[in-house]
Amino acid sequence: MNKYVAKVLEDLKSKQPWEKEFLQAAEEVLSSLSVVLDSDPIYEKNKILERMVVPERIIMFQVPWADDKGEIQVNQGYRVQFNSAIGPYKGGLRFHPSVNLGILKFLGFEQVFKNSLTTLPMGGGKGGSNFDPKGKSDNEVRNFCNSFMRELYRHIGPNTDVPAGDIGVGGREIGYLFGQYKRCKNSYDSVLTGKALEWGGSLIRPEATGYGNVYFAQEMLATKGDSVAGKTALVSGSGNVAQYTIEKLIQLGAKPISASDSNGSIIDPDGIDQEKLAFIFDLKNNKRGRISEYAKKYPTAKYYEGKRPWGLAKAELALPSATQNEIDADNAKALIENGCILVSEGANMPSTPEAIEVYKSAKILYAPGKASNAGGVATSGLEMSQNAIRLSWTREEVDEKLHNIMRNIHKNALEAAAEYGTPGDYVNGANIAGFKKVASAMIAQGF
Ligand code: NDP
Ligand code: 2IT
Repeated sequence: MNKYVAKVLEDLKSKQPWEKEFLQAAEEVLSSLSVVLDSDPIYEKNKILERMVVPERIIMFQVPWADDKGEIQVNQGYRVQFNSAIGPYKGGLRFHPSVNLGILKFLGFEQVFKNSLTTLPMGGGKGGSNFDPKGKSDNEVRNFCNSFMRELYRHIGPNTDVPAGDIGVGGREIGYLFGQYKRCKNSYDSVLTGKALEWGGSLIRPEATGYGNVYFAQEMLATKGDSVAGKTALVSGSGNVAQYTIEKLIQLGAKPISASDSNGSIIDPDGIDQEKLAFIFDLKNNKRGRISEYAKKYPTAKYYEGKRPWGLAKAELALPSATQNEIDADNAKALIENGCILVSEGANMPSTPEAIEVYKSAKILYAPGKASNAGGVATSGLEMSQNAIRLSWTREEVDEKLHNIMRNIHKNALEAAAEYGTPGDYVNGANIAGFKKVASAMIAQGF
């Protein structure tokens, strides 16, 4: 490894050894960059890596809110404004009990490179709270969102920072957050994406991450003269990303056979079709129920309590769409033993470094989330553009733009991988292509 890269990494590990997910993300990116740093001294001279691994700003705040019994609850709120070299900070908000600063730093760091890959002018950021929306009433979720935005509104804005959804933050939460922003600011700003259509949202934004991931998988398979049609696919999660991944797989003639949540997984050997998917949409988005209900409704399916879908059935494709580190080395081996030829990540960092090693030695197609799930934030960028010109594009127009963006990300990642001596390595390609644009903007803008 390049000496400068190794030193930055070592310093980082000694400073915040407890931020495991952030260190994992940083180690992966910096390892890819070693060869770029070898080839050009300009990055080291400008201390680009030291500046890239520290967020430009972190905002931490208390979020007090009243539950339905009138009792006061207090959560921790965060916004990590990581890098604004190529545009306003952009990235989602995650509401989940596991949220802490290290997790948001990992997500914000990944977002910097991902947003650069989209070809759109967006910096990187991430935020959220350890609030758990599960089991909360609408009233409680609204109280929480109001309190969260009561502080956050002063730190964001259409040219400063534009949050969106992530785990636990969907259309309902974006609505409450936007309403409170507007009340605080008295200004109808394009300050959140993932809004509903009637009040500034974009067609295809809900679908974008899942559709984009399947478009990316198609591009990877096309390099081998292959396609998703006729292939069996394992999908994890049953939220926004998983739902639209399953939908696009069905549309393109593949056979998705699984879904999961934090309690367990279902395998449906007959395949999840559009009617069964409609059941999942209603179960998860309206009833906020558990995926185990699927197996009660459709007896062809089997429910596996406490299990992830990997290796539970034979499948050529795997599209992890739940959360970080949901595929470990054993899961990866089980996938490959069951015929897997492609892993395309809908979630952020769902594969552990050991799992990635297994993919590499098996020489399967593997796309890291920062490339393959970038369609979500890219379409957020398209929502911002439509808001700025006060017009909205049709479904077909947005889908076509999304599709082109995914093709370009695929092409740029492959080209960068080949240029730096690792043809076909989407991890190196995505990290290098994402890095170079941000780094040259940082150098141009001085310090
Ligand atoms: P949702 O909240 O809509 O769905 C999350 C899904 O993952 C749920 O099925 C949830 O199960 C499951 N899940 C969450 N945490 C865990 C866990 N610790 N263990 C097992 N299962 C878990 O979120 P999204 O679909 O939006 O996000 C899914 C992934 O995609 C995340 O990694 C996110 O960062 C990433 N992503 C999202 C984008 C977007 O546009 N929404 C864009 C790019 C990436 P349960 O219901 O039991 O919690
Ligand atoms: O991880 C991600 O890219 C997202 N959660 C979407 C971010 C966004 O701003 O749309």
